[in-house]
Amino acid sequence: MYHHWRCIVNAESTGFKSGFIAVVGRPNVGKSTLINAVIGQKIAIVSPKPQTTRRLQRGIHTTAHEQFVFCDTPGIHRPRHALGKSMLADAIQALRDADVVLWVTDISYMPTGGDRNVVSRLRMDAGEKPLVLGMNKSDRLRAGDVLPHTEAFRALAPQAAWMLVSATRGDNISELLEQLADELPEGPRYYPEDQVTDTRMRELAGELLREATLYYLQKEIPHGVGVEVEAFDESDGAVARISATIEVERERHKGIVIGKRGEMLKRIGTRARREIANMLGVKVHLSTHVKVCKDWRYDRQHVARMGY
Ligand SMILES: Nc1nc2c(ncn2[C@@H]2O[C@H](COP(=O)(O)OP(=O)(O)OP(=O)(O)O)[C@@H](O)[C@H]2O)c(=O)[nH]1
Ligand SMILES: [Mg+2]
Repeated sequence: MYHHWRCIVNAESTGFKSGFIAVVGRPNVGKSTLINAVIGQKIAIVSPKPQTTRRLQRGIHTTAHEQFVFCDTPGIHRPRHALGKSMLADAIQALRDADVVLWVTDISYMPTGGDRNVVSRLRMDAGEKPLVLGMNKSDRLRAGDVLPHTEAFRALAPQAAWMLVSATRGDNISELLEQLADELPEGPRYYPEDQVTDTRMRELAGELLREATLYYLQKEIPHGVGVEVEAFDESDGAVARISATIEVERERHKGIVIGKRGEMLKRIGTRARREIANMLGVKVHLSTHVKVCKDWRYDRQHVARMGY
């Protein structure tokens, strides 16, 4: 009966393929960079610091024959606070909802405990779903390491198709897309073809301000930066008025973000404003404030209030 029904659907099919691709891996391997490279614009923020991505974000790439819905996820790690728990939960949800899984690794290293932890997650939450292994940062791979590194990763997922890629250089991205397309089921166009993300611009603006803060202060203030966008007004077509608060966990961090005579906050604001203006295609007025929320990452309610 079931087979019969499948046959009818196939007979009437359009040949269009689509699906949700969970992009997972340990922190900092380049998942967000890779998705931005595919989409051709920044829809997910990036930093050299692990645990940059904090919640699930979709990046959509549509061609004449396929629609790839990439689900960028926080790096899979062992959580130490409420924020970490919510991040891991997002990655797990993406695995459960996915049609295809793209496991991203940093091929300039041999597999780490973190990579093996990801493999057990894949086993638990993605079961038999098609798996593609994107071995990223190939630009950093020394010639003598190619074979030992690729073989060590392939041994962890013998069933997976794999590809060496460099997200920053754009190497082998279209080849990787072909492999993913092979695994996509037939399906509808879930999103209009010109839509590249389903994250609201208001949220993306907050993310770009967080990225600018990480850019200047990733060493000084490792993880505890949150951003809340209080106002986002695009009603004047020529200029967007945005007001946002950078939340830090310590009084000391507040001083660092503001800097001497406010210089650091000014630099952060300038960089964020440029990125947001780029994204929106209009001028941006950005006013920023800094607030201390002691140990907010450990406070489940605060984490939820921030939308994580
Ligand atoms: N050399 C090199 N660096 C890369 C490549 N892809 C990403 N990076 C860098 O790796 C760092 C982490 O990139 P992200 O895209 O933020 O990594 P992620 O996996 O999304 O990290 P989390 O969100 O923290 O899990 C950034 O400094 C990127 O510029 C690559 O192909 N080659
Ligand atoms: Mg990321």
